[in-house]
Amino acid sequence: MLEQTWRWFGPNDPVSLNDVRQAGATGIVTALHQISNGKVWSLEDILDRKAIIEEKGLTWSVVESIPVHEGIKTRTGDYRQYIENYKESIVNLAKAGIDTVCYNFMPVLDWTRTDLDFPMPDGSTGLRFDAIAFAAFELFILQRPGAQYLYNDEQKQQARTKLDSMSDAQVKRLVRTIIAGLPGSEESYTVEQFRDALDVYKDISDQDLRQNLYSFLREIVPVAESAGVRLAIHPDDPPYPILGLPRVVSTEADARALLAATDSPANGLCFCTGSYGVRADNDLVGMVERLGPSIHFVHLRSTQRDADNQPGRHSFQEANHLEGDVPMVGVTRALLAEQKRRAVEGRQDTRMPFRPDHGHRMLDDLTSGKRTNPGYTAIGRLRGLAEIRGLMLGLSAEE
Ligand code: DNO
Repeated sequence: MLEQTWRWFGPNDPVSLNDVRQAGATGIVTALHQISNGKVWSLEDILDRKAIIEEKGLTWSVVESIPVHEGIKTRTGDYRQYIENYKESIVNLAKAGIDTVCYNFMPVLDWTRTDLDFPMPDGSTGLRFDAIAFAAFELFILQRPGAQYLYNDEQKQQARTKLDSMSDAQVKRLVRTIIAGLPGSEESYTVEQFRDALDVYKDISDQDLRQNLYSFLREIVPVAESAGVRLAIHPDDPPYPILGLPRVVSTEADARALLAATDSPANGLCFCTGSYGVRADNDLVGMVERLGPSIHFVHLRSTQRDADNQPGRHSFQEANHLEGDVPMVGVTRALLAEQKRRAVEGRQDTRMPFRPDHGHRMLDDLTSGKRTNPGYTAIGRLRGLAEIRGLMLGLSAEE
């Protein structure tokens, strides 16, 4: 069985550690969100958080994430200092016995959605990325220079029609959903700040961003390796370019290139089936089979692409964990095989932590007025975890 973990946003998370225990997870995935991006995580702060988790009989399994400062992604400003601070945080985590660190290298925005409460056929609600709503945002609300070249006349017309059909409140909500920061993202912008943040990337190509990532890895991977920490890069979400920004962790080829850039057991992946799975050209089961030895952390969730999608610009919504486009049975089987392989090989890292990623708002989350973090409800994830646990048990019993 893979280690069952659960993302917990810290003491202010409406889902408590007791809830997590009752959901049946044993490992916690968390970050020190109170420390601003770029600063060192002190050993003391790390130990404080660790104690809170262990008091409940749980373990701090994975850090998600130590955020990567925009200065590091663009190699501007105080980026050298931010890299030094990053190394120090890794070393401090290692001293506290925490050995897995997730991060991402998406410019400006972490994960992006256009709708946080999209109605599902069963009456629950879930997260959705609607390419037409997104086009309406960048063409007509943000009026991003260059956006007009991304869309043909028909798409522009669809975006205009969409915008015209929305109330002021809906428009405001769309803007907030895209730029104000979803749970776990460390950045939040006003429209003005957002324009400025995008502008910083106007002369940074995919190739440049890739080089900046590899330069960052050349610095932090050796530190992680000697401290005994495994790094896990989270893929782009959605896994294709948005807003004219460079994007470098969307495909198997991207993952292979970054693993090759710094060859070390510490340089690895967070295999997020929901992010990679939005692209029909990502063969998820094959990716686990081929990249398995470098998978240090797993996010299991599924997405469903719209039927009339344009390649490279998919609209999608988040499906129940065992439904949608992600072949969850095959992926789980391949992950269990990788775990077995590691044990035979004598590798120490046989825990293979996964968390049920995202979940729908359902049952009394819809009616009780309870505060829930989009995608991070207790009940939706409890369902996902229970389904995946059952799947793992079934697959293990088959052997
Ligand atoms: C969304 C999450 C992301 C992820 C970061 C990792 O739900 O998967 O926020 O934590 O991209 O750095």
